[in-house]
Amino acid sequence: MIVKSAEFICSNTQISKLPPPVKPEYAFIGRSNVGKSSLINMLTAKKGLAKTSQTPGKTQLINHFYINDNWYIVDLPGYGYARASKTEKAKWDKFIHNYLDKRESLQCVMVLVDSRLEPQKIDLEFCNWLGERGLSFVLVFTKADKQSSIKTDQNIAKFKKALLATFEESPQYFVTSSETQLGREEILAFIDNINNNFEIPHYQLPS
Ligand SMILES: Nc1nc2c(ncn2[C@@H]2O[C@H](COP(=O)(O)OP(=O)(O)O)[C@@H](O)[C@H]2O)c(=O)[nH]1
Ligand SMILES: [Mg+2]
Repeated sequence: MIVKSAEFICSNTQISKLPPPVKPEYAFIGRSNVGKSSLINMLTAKKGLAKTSQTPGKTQLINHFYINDNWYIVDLPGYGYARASKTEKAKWDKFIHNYLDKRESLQCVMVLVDSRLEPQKIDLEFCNWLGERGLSFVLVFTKADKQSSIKTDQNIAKFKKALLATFEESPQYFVTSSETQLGREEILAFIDNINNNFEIPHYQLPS
């Protein structure tokens, strides 16, 4: 897929104010600082589209980006921000879970995982939550340029093994780097394929 256009549409805290669910949508989520904004910029080839920063815990909104006038990338706030309070964390859980549960046009959750790290409990828990809800997801291992491919492969193998404790099959995954554009074509092809089979879901207009 060639990305011809990518534009920011809206930031939301209320599910009721999201764009109508008539276009295929892909939610990007992961721990704060995993490289989510960088990945969105890399995929869309637009440097400043999603703001990148060294300071975790900044994005607290559901951000919609409209690609090729045909599909949405959704930037969700990162989880596991160490300095967030319990109340903030509970609020995050409720908000994100609500969006993921209710969004009719959501096609796939892109779960970003730092390829440099051994499996993290919070990432595994989130995958398990998605699995329990029957939500489709894929893994996107980020920052692969930061270490040898051997190390990346080892961490991926460990992550897959950890998931097999609860899943029958390990999910599809992508290895990416926002620095080298590794994984870009593969992710865009994956999305393109789903877009081609998309049918507008039945939904109720907000009252
Ligand atoms: N070397 C390298 N650094 C990255 C990559 N992706 C993100 N980063 C850096 O990691 C930090 C966090 O990235 P950001 O995209 O803001 O993460 P977010 O909090 O998940 O949105 C920034 O300093 C980025 O420059 C990558 O693929 N390779
Ligand atoms: Mg970000």
